Amino acid sequence: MKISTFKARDMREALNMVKEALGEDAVILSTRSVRDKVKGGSALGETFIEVTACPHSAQGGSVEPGSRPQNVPQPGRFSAVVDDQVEIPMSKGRLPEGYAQNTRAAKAGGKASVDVHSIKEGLRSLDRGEPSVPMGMGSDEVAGLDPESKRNYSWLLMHGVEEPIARKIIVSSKESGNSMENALKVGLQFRDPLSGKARVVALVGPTGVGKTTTLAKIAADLMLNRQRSVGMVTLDTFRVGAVAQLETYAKLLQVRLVVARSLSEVKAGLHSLNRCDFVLVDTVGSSPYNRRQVNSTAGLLPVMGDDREVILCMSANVRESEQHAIHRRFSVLNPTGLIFTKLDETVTYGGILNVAMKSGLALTMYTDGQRVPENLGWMSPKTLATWFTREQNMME
Ligand SMILES: Nc1nc2c(ncn2[C@@H]2O[C@H](COP(=O)(O)OP(=O)(O)O)[C@@H](O)[C@H]2O)c(=O)[nH]1
Ligand SMILES: [Mg+2]
Repeated sequence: MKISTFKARDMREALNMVKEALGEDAVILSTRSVRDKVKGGSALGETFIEVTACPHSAQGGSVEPGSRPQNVPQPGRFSAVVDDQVEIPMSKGRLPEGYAQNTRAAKAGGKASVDVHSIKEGLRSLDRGEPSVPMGMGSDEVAGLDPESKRNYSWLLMHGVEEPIARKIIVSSKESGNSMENALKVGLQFRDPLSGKARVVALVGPTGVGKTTTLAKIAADLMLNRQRSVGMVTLDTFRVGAVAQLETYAKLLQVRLVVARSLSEVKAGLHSLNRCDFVLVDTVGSSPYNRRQVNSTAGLLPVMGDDREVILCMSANVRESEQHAIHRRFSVLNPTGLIFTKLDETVTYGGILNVAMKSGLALTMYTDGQRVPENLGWMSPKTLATWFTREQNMME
């Protein structure tokens, strides 16, 4: 496949270059902002938009969630260019102004992969009457949708939901009504891990994502709102201060905390808490790129019983390629659900859907702040629909 990279001052200029070189039907594979280094020094110079594209004929059709198109570059292979994988046929549709520019957020520490400015622009174009038809609307499937579904599809794209996933969610919910809430209800799985069979709930995920804080919030919810007794086990004896942090919460909530360093200590700890309705397990945070760390946690989880819930915590504000790396690495722990943390630090929610659809995992809870126990909520189609269609947040 012939892949070309174009560098321009802004998105409009970049897209013109793509059209001129590869034709109207060209497919955008990724967009990102890059900053030139000032020659001879470390200072950063001007920011450019870098667009990677290929001719339409080279593109291999739609991608089912969970798979990757054979002939689309994989993250890493084109490390300099592939920031996220947005496939956007340029034909037949018009790009909402600024859509998918994916720039400033990346510049500000490489966090969310969609640019807030581009979303604002996209929203303004949505406001101008008929929902504008974003690139990607070329497919007959989407073109034949009612205006409400088209609008929902546009919202999803503007939040960075990958086009095949947005299409699947919207098209598969056609029969059951066209509200965003209905579409998400049909397309995704939602579950409350605290109302099933599981007694042991372990939180796993990268360092600093909010596992310990979230565990304390869950403990408080179980005790205060559901009148259940709780015990805690921490496997995180690795990080200095980690035990003390959980100890503080355990004291405040008046729950027993067991510190376990080995398999036998985990077994003994669970045994000593066997009268508790729930045992919440905090784990050591692992880098998604450190297989050994993740595997050491994997060795400790089986003693927690077959009915355990292992919830993978991910920060909603990390780059999407990172979110996928996190899911891949932590899949050895057989997670049973997802918690997205730090919702208060992002205004784009596409990554939540991308990860949920690709992993097939249920969405469970979210956190949107540091306050314990307040900043904990339950994922639901209604909540997500509100976020995806909330204009004021982005327009501020
Ligand atoms: N903004 C924000 N910060 C959070 C949230 N959850 C946790 N934090 C903060 O993230 C930092 C790391 O949290 P911690 O629970 O220690 O993460 P862990 O390493 O995964 O256990 C702490 O400063 C928390 O207060 C959240 O939802 N929003
Ligand atoms: Mg921790």
